[in-house]
Amino acid sequence: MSAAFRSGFVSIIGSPNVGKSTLMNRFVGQKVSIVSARAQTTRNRVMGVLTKPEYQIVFLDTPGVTTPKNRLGEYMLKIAYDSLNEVEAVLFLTDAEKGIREKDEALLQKLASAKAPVIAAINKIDAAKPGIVAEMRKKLAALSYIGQVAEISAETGEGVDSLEALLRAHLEEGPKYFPDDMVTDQPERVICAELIREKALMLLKEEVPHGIGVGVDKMLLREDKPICDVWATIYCEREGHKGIIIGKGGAMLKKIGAEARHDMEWMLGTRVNLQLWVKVKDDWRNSLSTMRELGYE
Ligand SMILES: Nc1nc2c(ncn2[C@@H]2O[C@H](COP(=O)(O)OP(=O)(O)OP(=O)(O)O)[C@@H](O)[C@H]2O)c(=O)[nH]1
Ligand SMILES: [Mg+2]
Repeated sequence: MSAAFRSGFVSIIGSPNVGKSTLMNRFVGQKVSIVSARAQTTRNRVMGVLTKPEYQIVFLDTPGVTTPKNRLGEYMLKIAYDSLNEVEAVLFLTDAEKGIREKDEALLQKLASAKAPVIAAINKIDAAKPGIVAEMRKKLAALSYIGQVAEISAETGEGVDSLEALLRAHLEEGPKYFPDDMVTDQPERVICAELIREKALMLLKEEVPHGIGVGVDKMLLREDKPICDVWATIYCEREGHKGIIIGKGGAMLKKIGAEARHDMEWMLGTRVNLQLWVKVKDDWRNSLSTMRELGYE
């Protein structure tokens, strides 16, 4: 007789930019959560499902934990903390390029009272300065509520299999929550909007601060041709930002659109015709109605 199927939810939590989304994508073998070099890339809870013949791990990627500066930030913090409830394990991620900082320690304090077991992983060991990983491990291992400490590189994959084995030990006998071919719960239009935001974050670098939001207004597969038309809007907070996003002669917007379209075509398996607009919404990160429109509710 074969052993019973095991399953469980694992929340990935940590300070901004430590590599939570990169790690989840690595676990599920596909890009389901967007990644950028800038802090606060992830804004919602993003599910990534890893299914093996004997077990299923449902990962919850969460926004980086930091002090909120606006309503969107408050929403993001709530999403991150809410993920701690009703998971079989919590995976606390830190960044070996940065070491354990005050913000990491503040979050660790919060995790001390988590109901689920906490496993820590030191990420970016490929980019760590000598000695720092051992120092971080020592600090983390001294905390009574931390079960194990893993050393990984989400970028290269080093140590990720061993970490998966650690997490597996926390699964319980239970159902396959999601079918084999399901890797995320995000609808296609949400993924398309996220891909546009990822390209904007990547290409605009430091020029436009965090105040970008993207909404997909409409998605339609043509009846006569295998082409999907996508209409989307990039929201920003200032007129000056709008100019930067559009760029000289529309060059920047074109570039954002071309790169996003490339990823969308890969995901949807069809050609995509993308129409992108840019709109200014003053201080939208404090506007509950715009936040709701963009899926932050
Ligand atoms: N060198 C190195 N860089 C990494 C590794 N993992 C992630 N990164 C980089 O770190 C940056 C942040 O990665 P994300 O996965 O977006 O980080 P995050 O924790 O999800 O960030 P937020 O969503 O903003 O909280 C990106 O530039 C990644 O390419 C790693 O193992 N090694
Ligand atoms: Mg992220």
